[in-house]
Amino acid sequence: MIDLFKKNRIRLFQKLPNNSIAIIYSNEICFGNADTILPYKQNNDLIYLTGILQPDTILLLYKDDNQNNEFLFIKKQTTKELLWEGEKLNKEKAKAISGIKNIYYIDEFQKISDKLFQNINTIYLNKTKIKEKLNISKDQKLLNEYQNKYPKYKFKDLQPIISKLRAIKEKEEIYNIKEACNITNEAFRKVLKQIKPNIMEYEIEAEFIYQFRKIGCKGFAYNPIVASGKNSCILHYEQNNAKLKDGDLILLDIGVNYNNYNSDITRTFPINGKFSQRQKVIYNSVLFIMKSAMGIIKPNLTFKEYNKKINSLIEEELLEIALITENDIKNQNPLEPAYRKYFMHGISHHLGLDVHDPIDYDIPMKEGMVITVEPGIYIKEENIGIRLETDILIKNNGIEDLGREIPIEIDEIEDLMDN
Ligand SMILES: [Mn+2]
Repeated sequence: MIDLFKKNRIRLFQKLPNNSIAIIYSNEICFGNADTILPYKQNNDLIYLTGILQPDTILLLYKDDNQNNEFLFIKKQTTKELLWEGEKLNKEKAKAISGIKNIYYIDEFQKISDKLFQNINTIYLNKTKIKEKLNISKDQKLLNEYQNKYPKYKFKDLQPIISKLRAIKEKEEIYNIKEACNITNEAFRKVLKQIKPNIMEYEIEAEFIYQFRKIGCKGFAYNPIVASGKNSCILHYEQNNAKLKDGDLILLDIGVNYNNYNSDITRTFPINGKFSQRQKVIYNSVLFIMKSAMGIIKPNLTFKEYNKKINSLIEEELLEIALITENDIKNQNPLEPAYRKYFMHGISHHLGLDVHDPIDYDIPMKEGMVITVEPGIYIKEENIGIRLETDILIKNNGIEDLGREIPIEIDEIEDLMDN
C-alpha cells in the first residue's frame, strides 16, 4: 500500500498551488460513558494519504517554487502509555508505512510549521466538513485557531481537492474493494444455508461477524441490517432482534471492512427457501431495475441524468406491477412523486474508504469510480421490502459488477437454500 499513499500525495501536490501548505489532522479519540473509549476511527483523508491509523498524527504537505516536501508528526509514547497500550508506531515504522522521510514527534509541530509558514501564503485545511456538523467541529475550531494566529494568510478548503482525487480509485483501492466483495460473497453463501423460520435476526448477524472476524477483517463496514418481514420496510432497521417467520422475506444489507475499504451489499431471501408468487413479481421487478441501471451507467453520464432515467424506470415498473396508477402520476406533487411511496432512497452512492464516499455528485461518471447500485421496492401494507445492492466499477467500455458472485437470481437462491 505504500505506493498508493505516495501516489496519492503526488496527485495532491499536483493540485496545490506554489507557496502553499496543506495540513491534515487525525481524528480525535471518542469517549463513551465514564472512561470507556469507542473504537477509534481514523480520518479517511489521512488514511488515503499516509496509511497511518493511530490518533495524534498530523500530515503537513509543503509546496514552494522549488520543492514539494512532506512532514509527518506522530505521538511519542510515554513509558506509562507503553505499559497500558503496547507499542505504537515509532518513527521507523511510520516511515515504512507511509513512505514519508521526514517523521517528527508531534511536540515539534509548532516549531517546524512556524518555520515553514515563513515561505508561503496559503494554508489548506478542511472547511467543507464543517458545514455538515451541528456543533462546532474540530475542523472549525482548528480553522478559527489558525485564522487568529496567522491573520495574513489565505485559507482554502482542502476538501474539494481531496474529494476529486478520492473519486477515482487507484488499482490498490479497487483490489481492496474487490476483496471486500469476495469476502462478503463467501459469508452470504454460508449464511444463506442457515436461514430458516423461527431463528432470530441476530443469529444471522452473528454468523456474518464470525465469518468476517475469523479471517482477520476488522468487522462490518457499517451497522448491519438484518430485517425480516415488516422490518424490511424500515430503511435503517438495526435492532436485528426479531424472529424469522415462515413465508416472510429477510433483507440483509451487509458489508465488510477489508484493509480500510468497504463492500456494501444487499440481498433479500425467502425465509422458508421459496419465494411466493407475489414476492417473485416484486423481486423480479427490483432485479430488472438493477440490471437496467447497470446497463445505463457509463463514463460521462451525469448523476442527474442517471437519476432521472432511473426514476422514470421505477415509475414504469411500479405501474407494471400495479402499485401505482396513471392517475396517481397525473395527480402527483412534483416534489413528492407517486413512485416515492415505494422507493424512497437514492439508487447509487460512491463507495471507498467511506461507505458513502464523500464525492461531489456534480462530477460525471468516470472510469475508476466505484458506486453502488441499489434499487428497492418497499410495500409496508404487505410486509414486503426488497432491496438488491451491488458495487460496481465504472470502466471505459462499461462496468464490472464486483458483487456478481453473490447469489441474486431466484432459481439460484432457491437451489442454494434447498438443503
Ligand atoms: Mn449502499
